Amino acid sequence: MALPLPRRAGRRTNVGLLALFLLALGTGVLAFAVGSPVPARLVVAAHGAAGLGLLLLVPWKSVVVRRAWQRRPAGGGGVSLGVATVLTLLTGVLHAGGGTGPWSWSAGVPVLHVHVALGAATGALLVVHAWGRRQRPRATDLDRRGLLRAGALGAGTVALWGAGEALWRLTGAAGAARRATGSFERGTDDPAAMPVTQWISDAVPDSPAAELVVTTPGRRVRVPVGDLDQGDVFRAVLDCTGGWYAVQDWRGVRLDRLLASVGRDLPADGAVDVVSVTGFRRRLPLSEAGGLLLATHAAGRPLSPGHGAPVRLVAPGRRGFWWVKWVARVEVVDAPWWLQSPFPLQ
Ligand code: HEM
Ligand SMILES: Nc1nc2c(c(=O)[nH]1)N[C@H]1C(S)=C(S)[C@@H](COP(=O)(O)O)O[C@H]1N2
Ligand SMILES: [Mo]
Repeated sequence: MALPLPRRAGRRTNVGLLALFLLALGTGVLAFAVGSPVPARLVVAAHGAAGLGLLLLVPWKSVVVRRAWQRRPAGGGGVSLGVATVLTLLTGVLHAGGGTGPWSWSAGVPVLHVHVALGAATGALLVVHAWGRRQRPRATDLDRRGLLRAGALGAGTVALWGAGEALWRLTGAAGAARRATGSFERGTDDPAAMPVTQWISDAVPDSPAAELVVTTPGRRVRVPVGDLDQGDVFRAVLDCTGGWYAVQDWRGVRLDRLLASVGRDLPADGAVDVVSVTGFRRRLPLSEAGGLLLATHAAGRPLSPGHGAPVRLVAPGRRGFWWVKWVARVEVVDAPWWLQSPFPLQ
């Protein structure tokens, strides 16, 4: 027989679950946007902690559920939400611990993609489930006891996440070696062993560009791709949101040098559009052009078609979806770089 918990305990449990769900969803999306190690570490740790923390409230939630089922039969999408949540947690942990194991890359679909799809489904089911069951926060949630409870829950979630990390290390699981973003190493210094990845729907073009069209205010220049290998070398990490990363020596021409050779009056706070023959595009701040490379080579060899031949963008510190492949056009624009979709649309 379940403990006869007071009504308010049920409401608090639901509010706690909702907070953890929203935190997991928010940090999950953020985890795809961050590229540099320190913010990535924080976001990814918060994501793992929030997700795993849902498990801590299972004993209380099961009381709430049993009580509700005594009043009326199961309904309102609660069961599907529960199943989706368990599968989301399972695939998240499978990715975090398993890495390149058979579970992670079976049928060519990274388990992380399955996780993200399940996470999105969980989010949708959560809206349906919580809609007619508004649990209003109360002032007493922030009294001393309320804060103590929230603090205990927070500490518990972090402890659970830490236990997971310790487990990967103690068992020697591949997960112990993943990057701050959660990605696993694949094909460092060996581009042929690096996965070929498209963001959503793009495909390797049949006829790659033979020249690069560079546009600056008042000028348009066609640069033969053969002229783009200027010997500028960046050693940089390509980190795909599909859960893998690779370090390569990329060679080509620094974007600021290329733009300077074409035009003079570059807008001080402008941006630069890097556009693929396929239409895939990203806009970056012009002020960062000195840290960007248009690469024709990786590890001393010309890029393969899959990896962006004849020329691709190398954007150190940014996630893979910024590294536009098969670049056909580079255009300086007098517009803020953030005026674009936060993630590519194709
Ligand atoms: C309700 C929704 C979600 C829940 C409950 C959830 C939960 C989890 C859990 C428990 C882990 C394993 C963490 C660990 O073992 O350390 C994980 C990993 C991960 N999740 Fe989610 N997740 C959700 C949605 C998402 C979404 C929408 C995204 C991306 C758009 C995402 C991206 C990731 C990434 C990148 C990892 C790997 C992090 C790592 O290696 O530590 N998740 N998730
Ligand atoms: N034109 C174009 N460029 C693209 C993509 C794409 O779909 N189309 N995918 C991006 C993503 S998500 C990643 S991770 C890298 C993958 O580079 P690779 O295939 O050389 O490993 O390319 C990026 N550049
Ligand atoms: Mo990617």
